[in-house]
Amino acid sequence: MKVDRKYKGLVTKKFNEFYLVELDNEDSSVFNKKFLCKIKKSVNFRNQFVFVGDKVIVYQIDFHSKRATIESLVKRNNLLERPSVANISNIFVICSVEEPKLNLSQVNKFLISAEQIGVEVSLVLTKCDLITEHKRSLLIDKFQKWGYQAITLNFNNPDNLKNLLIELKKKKCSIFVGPSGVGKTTLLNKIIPGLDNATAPVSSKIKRGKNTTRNVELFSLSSKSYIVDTPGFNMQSLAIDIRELPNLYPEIYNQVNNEGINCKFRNCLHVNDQGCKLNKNFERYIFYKEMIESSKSRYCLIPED
Ligand SMILES: Nc1nc2c(ncn2[C@@H]2O[C@H](COP(=O)(O)OP(=O)(O)OP(=O)(O)O)[C@@H](O)[C@H]2O)c(=O)[nH]1
Ligand SMILES: [Mg+2]
Ligand SMILES: [Zn+2]
Repeated sequence: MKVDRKYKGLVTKKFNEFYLVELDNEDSSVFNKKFLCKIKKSVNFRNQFVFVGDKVIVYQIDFHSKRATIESLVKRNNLLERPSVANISNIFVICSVEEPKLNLSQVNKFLISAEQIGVEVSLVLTKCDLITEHKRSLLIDKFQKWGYQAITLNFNNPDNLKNLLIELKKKKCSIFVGPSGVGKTTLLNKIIPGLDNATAPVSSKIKRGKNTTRNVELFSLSSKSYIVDTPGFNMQSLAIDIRELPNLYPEIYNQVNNEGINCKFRNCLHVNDQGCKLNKNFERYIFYKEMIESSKSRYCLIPED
């Protein structure tokens, strides 16, 4: 049975040339039905690809075989490039404190890459049952100084999980990103009733994750709230416009925007710049400097008026 109507839908999964699209719930008869779709052959999305999180218009809907065709792409708000996910409202950078061990340079890269999107970024530390309470509070203090109120999770104490769930239900589309084996899927399984996605212990020898999750996939928490699980990976170097970098570190942009420090040059990079007023006494300054120095961009200073 094919229907002539067009519907708006949300791409929840992508594999090869197929897309799983969940139709909008305005019409209760099609609510929560996922359709396997291909993109209309003649269509040219001006070289834009379709990603998980994209809103699309579908037609040629066959309710029997649960198939449909994607006719067009609705304008997206944002796009995270690695992993590719569209229309995110919140990014949760997830790292474990042990197994795999916390790697501060990795945490920094994940946070910086997330800050680029311009949405709210949160930090979650899993496996706190593997460290002492003292160590946990030192980590909370450390990340507070980085500009983040870390959410800490503990297998044996589900209190923080309940608070996180309350937060996630208020967000439109949250994404979990972080290295392999930190517990992204474990967390999702605990949050979404009935979900039992594959998870795996970290390798006992090298204490690293086994890349258990293979696809980016979006799951609904309610009709208004979604979470995207992603395959874990380690961040290598980041390609970021050097001028953007000061805006990606809360320790820097808070000084500039809230404390009103006035460097001599408006586009001061806060490294060896003449007349720089930035207080550089913060832990991540070393990462910041490395990122600036590794950038090959040429740069020209504009005097402050
Ligand atoms: N001790 C402890 N183990 C945890 C915790 N959270 C997850 N784990 C374990 O960590 C292992 C890896 O969890 P996964 O959920 O598969 O990790 P992932 O981040 O989804 O990994 P990829 O899919 O490979 O990216 C599993 O054996 C979990 O049981 C935690 O809070 N404490
Ligand atoms: Mg996983
Ligand atoms: Zn400066």
